[in-house]
Amino acid sequence: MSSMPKDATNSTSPGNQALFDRARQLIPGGVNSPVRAFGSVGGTPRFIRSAKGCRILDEDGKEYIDFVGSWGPMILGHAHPEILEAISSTAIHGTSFGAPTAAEVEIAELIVDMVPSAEMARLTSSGTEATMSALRLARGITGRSLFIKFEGCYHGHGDSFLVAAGSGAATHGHPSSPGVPEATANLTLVAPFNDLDAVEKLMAEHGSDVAAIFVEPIAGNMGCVPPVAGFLEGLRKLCDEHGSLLVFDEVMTGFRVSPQCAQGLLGITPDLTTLGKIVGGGMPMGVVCGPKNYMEHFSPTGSVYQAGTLSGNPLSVAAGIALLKRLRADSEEIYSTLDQRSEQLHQLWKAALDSHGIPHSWHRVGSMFGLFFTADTVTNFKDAAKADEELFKSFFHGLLAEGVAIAPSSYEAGFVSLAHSSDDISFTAEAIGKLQF
Ligand code: HOZ
Repeated sequence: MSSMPKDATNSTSPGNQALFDRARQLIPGGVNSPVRAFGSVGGTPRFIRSAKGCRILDEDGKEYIDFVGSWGPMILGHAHPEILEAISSTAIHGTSFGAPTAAEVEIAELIVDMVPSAEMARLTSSGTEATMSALRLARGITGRSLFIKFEGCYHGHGDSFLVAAGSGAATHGHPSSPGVPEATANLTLVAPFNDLDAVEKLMAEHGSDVAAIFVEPIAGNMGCVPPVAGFLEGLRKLCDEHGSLLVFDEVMTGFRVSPQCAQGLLGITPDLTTLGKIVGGGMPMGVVCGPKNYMEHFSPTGSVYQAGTLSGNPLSVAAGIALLKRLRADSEEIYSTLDQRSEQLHQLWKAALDSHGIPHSWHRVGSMFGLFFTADTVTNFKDAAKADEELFKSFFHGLLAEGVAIAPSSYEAGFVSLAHSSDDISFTAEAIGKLQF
C-alpha cells in the first residue's frame, strides 16, 4: 500500500465543518471529551468516519496517518481483524448481562499473569473509574484522607484528581477545575513531577495522613516525560517508610511500554495499579489491580464500595482478551518492532526539524513519544509549559494538511502502532520537511 494518505472529497457527507457547527448546538463545545475540540490549536476538529491500520479517514474524505491511536489503545493499529472478530463473535451472544462471565475470569488471569504486582483485578468501564476506585481503596485500607499527585499528571476526571491536572485540563487552561469543592481539593497535595525533594518535604509534614502517592510512572499527559533516575525508587521508599500506598496509574503505559507495563520495564513494584486503554482493546474498560490483601478490601469481600452495571462488559472483555493474548504470545517480535519503528520516527522527525533549524527536545519510551518545541530539558510540567505553543500550532496544522494526525495539544503523548510501516514513517518525516514555519 502506498504511504501517501488519500484525499478524496465525499459529497455524501456533510463534512467536518458542518458537523462541528451542528455538534456545537447539541454537545458542549461540539465534543464529548475536551481535547478533541482543537481548543488550543484552533480550527475544525476532524470528525472520523472510519479507521484501518495506521490510517483514519475524516468526514471530508481526507485520510491521515494517525499517531493518536485513540489516545493509546490501538497498539496493533485500528480495526485489527483479531479484535473485530473477538467483538463480533461475542456480540451475537448478547452485549451486557450485569452478571459474571467466564471471559471476566480469563481476562483477570491474563492481567495477573502479565502485570508483575497484580494478584487480583477489578474491572471498571473507564480509566477514570479505575483511578477513583483506587483512591477510595487506598483511603479505605489506610484510614487516611490525604494523597499526593504530581503537577501535570492526569488521572481522569474524578474530583480529587482535578487539581494541577494535565491533559485536557491543562490544554484548556483549567488544571484545577471549578466544581471541585475546596474541602475535596484540600485533600490533594501536589508536587512537581520528578522532584523527590518536594515529595520528601510533603511526606515529612503530612506522611502519617497520606493514604497514597499517585503517579503516572512515565508521564503521558504533559507530553511524554519519563521519570528521572531514582524518582520512582524514592517514591517507593517514602511510601514504605510512611505506610502510604504507591499507586501507578498505568492507564496509558499499561502494555504500551512493555508487556509487563511500566512497572515491569522499570523494575518498581507499586501497591496498586490502574489500567485502561490497551487493556480494553479499544473498547471502554479500566482496571484496578494489586495484591490480594489490598484488593480484598473491595466490596463484597471488604467494605470499600465499588460497582458498575457495565463493569466487565462482555464486548470490552472480549476485545481486551484478544489484544492481551496477542501481546503476550508475540511480545518479543511486537515490542522490538514497535521500538525500531519508533526510533526511526524519532531519528527522521528530529532530522526534519533540525533541517528547519527548529529547537526541540524529544522523549521516547518504547512506542510512546513526546515532542516539545524547546531546546531545554523537560522533566516536569513547568518545563513542558515553556515549549513554544505557536510553533506547535503551525506544526500541528501543517502536518494535518499533509495527511498526518498528531494529538491537538502539546500536552499529549504520541503513539506508534504495529501498523505504521517504515514507509509510513518516512512519509511523515518527508511531510515535516515540506512544512513552512
Ligand atoms: N484525556 C485523553 C488524553 N489524555 C483524551 C481523551 C479523548 O479525548 O478521547
